[in-house]
Amino acid sequence: MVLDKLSDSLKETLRKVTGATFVDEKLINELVKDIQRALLQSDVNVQLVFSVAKEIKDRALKEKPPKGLSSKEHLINIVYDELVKFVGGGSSEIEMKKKPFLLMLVGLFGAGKTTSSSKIAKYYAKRGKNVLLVSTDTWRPAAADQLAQLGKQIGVDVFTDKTAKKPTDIIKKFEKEFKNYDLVIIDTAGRDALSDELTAEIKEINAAVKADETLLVINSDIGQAAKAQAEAFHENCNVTGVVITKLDGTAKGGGALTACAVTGAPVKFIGLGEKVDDFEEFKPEGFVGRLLGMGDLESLLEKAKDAFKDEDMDAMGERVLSGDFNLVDLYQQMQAMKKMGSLKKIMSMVPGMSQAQIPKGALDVQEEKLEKWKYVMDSMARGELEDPSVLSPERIERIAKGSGQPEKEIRALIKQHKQSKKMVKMMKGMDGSEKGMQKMMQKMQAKMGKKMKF
Ligand SMILES: Nc1nc2c(ncn2[C@@H]2O[C@H](COP(=O)(O)OP(=O)(O)OP(=O)(O)O)[C@@H](O)[C@H]2O)c(=O)[nH]1
Ligand SMILES: [Mg+2]
Repeated sequence: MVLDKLSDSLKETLRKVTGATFVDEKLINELVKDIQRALLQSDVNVQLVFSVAKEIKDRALKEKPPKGLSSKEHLINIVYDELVKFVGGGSSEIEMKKKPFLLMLVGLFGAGKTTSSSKIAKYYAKRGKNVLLVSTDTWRPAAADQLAQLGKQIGVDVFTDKTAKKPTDIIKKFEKEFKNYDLVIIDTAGRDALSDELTAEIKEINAAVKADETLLVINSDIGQAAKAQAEAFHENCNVTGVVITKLDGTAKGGGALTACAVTGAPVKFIGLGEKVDDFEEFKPEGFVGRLLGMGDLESLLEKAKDAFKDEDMDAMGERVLSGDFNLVDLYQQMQAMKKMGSLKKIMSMVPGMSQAQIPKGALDVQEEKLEKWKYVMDSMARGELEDPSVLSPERIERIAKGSGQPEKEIRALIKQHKQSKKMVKMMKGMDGSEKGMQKMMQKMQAKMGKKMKF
């Protein structure tokens, strides 16, 4: 995983908390010192380290644990909460509200712009978007070939013109065709530094394309210097977000990540290797959860309680109990699961079900399915979601086209809904309280245990 060293020391620190007899000022001081040390080793800015440490300490000394949480669990939750805030807070997912959505990547030489362009293209193509890549690098002759080759590898169209003198000539030549795509990703040329020349070029391209989102690509090996770079690009080039690359190859990633989180341009994606799949959307909660190796059932329950607090969920609860469980409910249930964090994280919170015991890849498949079904449901009409029995073969074909998913995926979703409905009936007797939830988890654990032969 990314930032292995930081993750190891933070986990070790939390183990000390779980192993302690009780929480007192001495333990809190020790914990805060350990966290400071771990963050500093990962090149996080000293001032930032002190401010997060102070926040954790103040809250730990002042706040009383809420009902149902022990003081140790409460302390761990504070650390989790504050670190999530530290790397940017809630999700800053890109919302593609218009078609075509224009996304431009800018940055210095070799930062990983071209590689990231193709990674982002694959990420969204996989989610049913029709993606186009455009190379506007008139600076380095091989750049166009590089992008063309990457596009071929991932099955995404690439437009470029090696004879063009200026990036805007390339834009003008192809812009009529942009409307045929959901997402147009524009790769630009780099320079040694954010020179006036680069600023002018980015501004000129931006004036021509009017990008909906401009992402700055930063190589994480510059550590906390990422802040100055992100700020300069943010001020001069309308940068709206950051892609941090090469997190696989440096111990300084923590510095780059936290430095950008405090600028007006939050981290949107992270690059974890040279291959096109070594890439993920950056989600602070999931990221910190993995960093800390959240390993206890209580924190799962805590998150679960939050996730199920939504009014929608209450309404769903009522409908479920009345036996009327439709696809809208399944959708909301899936959303709530997403709020709780990844399946992997949820599993790692259940005692005795650490990731090591689960066959490799098994959970990835599940998560991918959830993502796919979300796209399927996005392409369904309200009436279909409310009453899936109306889904005729013709409708399934239409939804398949709309969502970019094979028909078998839609049939699998319908089957899942039927099964969930059955399960809901089975659970009907449960009271939905923490105890009920615990019972359910125990049952789940016993069931999975059998299947997976621990
Ligand atoms: N290990 C690792 N290598 C990466 C990552 N992203 C990009 N690279 C490598 O970094 C090098 C430069 O990447 P490019 O995508 O060509 O960078 P660029 O910003 O387009 O470069 P210019 O167009 O020359 O300015 C390539 O060798 C990539 O394979 C990453 O996340 N991890
Ligand atoms: Mg390039």
